[in-house]
Amino acid sequence: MTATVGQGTFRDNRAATVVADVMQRIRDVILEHKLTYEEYSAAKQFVIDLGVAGEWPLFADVFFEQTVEQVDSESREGSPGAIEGPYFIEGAPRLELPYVMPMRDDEPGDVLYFSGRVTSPNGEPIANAQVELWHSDNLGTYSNIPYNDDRELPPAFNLRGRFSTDEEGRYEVRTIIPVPYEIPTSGPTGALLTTVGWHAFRPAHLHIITSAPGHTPLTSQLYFDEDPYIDSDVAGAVKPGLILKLDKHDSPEELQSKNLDTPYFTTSYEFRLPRS
Ligand code: MBD
Ligand code: FE
Repeated sequence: MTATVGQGTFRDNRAATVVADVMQRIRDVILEHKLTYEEYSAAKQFVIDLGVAGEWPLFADVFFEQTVEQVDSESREGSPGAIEGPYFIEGAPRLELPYVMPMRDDEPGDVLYFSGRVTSPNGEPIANAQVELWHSDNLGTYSNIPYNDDRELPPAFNLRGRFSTDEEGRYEVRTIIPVPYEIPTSGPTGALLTTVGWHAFRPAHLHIITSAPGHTPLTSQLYFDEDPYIDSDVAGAVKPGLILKLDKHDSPEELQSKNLDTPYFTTSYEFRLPRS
């Protein structure tokens, strides 16, 4: 029986209901698979290791955030969202026109001009909307993230930036195309994947949070067609509406117009923000 005497009571009851359900489902797994003491100890050690390695955010977002996002998106208008993942950090630099993501002089990777519009759900352009973009580099490393291996870390805020749409709701930013992202195999999350025989890759992706007054911020990700992991994201977060097609530009005129000596790529996407 539930007495509804205000939100506080409702929250307590919901927490109790959900927690009891989680506990019972874990017990069911133990019973169904007749887990041994040895297996119980290994599982216990695994969650201890996750904490020691600081991988709880990674583990949770890889295995569970997509399902939360799925529930959330059922009641949301606008373009599709996607999980935020464990690697967003506050305080990325505000870029100045023409927008170029913070990167090293010799940043590896193909040049990408990513452009598009930000609109209301009905397609009306939003001037001065904020677009926040972050992604890994061409070696699959995010800046500002402590990794448990001996890789070389990019400079602070590498490939993280914030910029705004113009009067017509348009944006364009220059960056590089990331590569498929491999979850570090040196830590407990990677070890778990190895144990069960699943690969540790996410398809290459851009993370974006788009926001504007009068609208609910939209957290999304964009992927690239022809990515080898587009159908087997370890985090299960790819949706059909989030896959970009890349156009390659390599004519002498085009290269000259961008002052480049290697081919570059363009792609575009329209973010439709839910009204708040
Ligand atoms: C990532 O880069 C990511 O986006 C998610 C969801 C999980 C692990 C690494
Ligand atoms: Fe990511």
